[in-house]
Amino acid sequence: MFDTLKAQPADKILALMQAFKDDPREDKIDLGVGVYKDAHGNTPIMRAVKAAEKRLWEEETTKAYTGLAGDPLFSERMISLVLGDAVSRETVSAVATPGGTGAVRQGFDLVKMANPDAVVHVSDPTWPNHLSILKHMGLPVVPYRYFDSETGGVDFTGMIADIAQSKPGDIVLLHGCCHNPTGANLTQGQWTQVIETINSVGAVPMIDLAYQGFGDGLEADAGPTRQVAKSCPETIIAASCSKNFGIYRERTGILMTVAQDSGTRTVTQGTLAYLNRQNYSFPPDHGARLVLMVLGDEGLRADWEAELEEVRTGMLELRQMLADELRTLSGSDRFAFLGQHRGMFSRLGCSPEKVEKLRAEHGIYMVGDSRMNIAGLNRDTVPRLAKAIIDVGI
Ligand code: PLP
Ligand code: TYF
Repeated sequence: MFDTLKAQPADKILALMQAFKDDPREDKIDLGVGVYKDAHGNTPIMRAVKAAEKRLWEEETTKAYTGLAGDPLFSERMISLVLGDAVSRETVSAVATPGGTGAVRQGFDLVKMANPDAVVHVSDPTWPNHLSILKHMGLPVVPYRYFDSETGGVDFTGMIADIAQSKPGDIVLLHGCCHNPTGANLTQGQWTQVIETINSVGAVPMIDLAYQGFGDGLEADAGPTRQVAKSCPETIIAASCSKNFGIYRERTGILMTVAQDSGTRTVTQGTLAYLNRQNYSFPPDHGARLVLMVLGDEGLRADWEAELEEVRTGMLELRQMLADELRTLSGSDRFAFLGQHRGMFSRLGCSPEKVEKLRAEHGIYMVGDSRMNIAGLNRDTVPRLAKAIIDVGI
């Protein structure tokens, strides 16, 4: 039987991680995988998470199963974090999932159950895992225009024109903040227009929120998601705790649905729990428990927010430094978009050949589509990257 299997394409981002490890050059720079790194290249455990872990070790008395939806307190606190008081709790269903990826996958499963004819509209480009999961599940995908490599910003006219082509019951997948892989995001006014377009065609928005707190702050980054949830009849939200709590390997995420009509909530909540049961029974608990402890404790929460803010502003400084350095070296403003991007990533918008040159000649690793992880930089490497970008003729 196994001899019928075909080799599957590797995840390019993860393959790049290995190539970086195998490179013997001491001054190599890793701008590949989307993991936060401090100035020393470490991905630290956040202080509040470490403290919660210690407390948990002392206080936890059982490892017995939780519930199919995970601990309801995790859902309650995550709903608050993401949605604030934008919608009534009576309209929200939620289950804990293994990471944001689990939530995305489960969200697509829900779509398949609710509307087998749904087409999923995704930004061009989007996180490669969206495409690979959708393909694996056999869901039809249609890209909508998003990144304009001339300006480094959003091709908003193209985006609206393409979204307007979706049909009732189709899904429009949106990045809630800090677009991966481009770093280019919509303004508040543009979000309003996207919502109007989605509602006018009767499509359903699905928001992937993997970087809340990495862009303009915890509240600001949740703004668009709240606006969508408030304004559309139905919304699907897949949120990840991997980045903003730094608990990547704990696999912590949440899938939420919002329906203005609370009449469907019991069935929706039951369906989400059913989907958890079909795929893995109970979701992982350790990371979710740390998150609920941090969010529910005043001291831990304040410390977490402060540390997250340090992470966010540190990345902002680095991206501004890079934009400034490139302005000086190029004698032009053509890299100003780097300062306007938000989150962990920026897409340079250059060819794969230039990206390869950066790797071969300068030991600088970024994803082939010219996405760089800003957190992979520090004050010493920013000038080197800027020089290399000019040197290879970007
Ligand atoms: N969605 C996007 C856009 C991402 O970049 C990520 C990456 O980390 C995820 C979802 C999910 O991450 P995880 O499954 O590690 O929580
Ligand atoms: O885009 C990234 O780099 C992160 C991490 O299969 C990631 O989202 C990359 C690949 C993958 C899962 C997570």
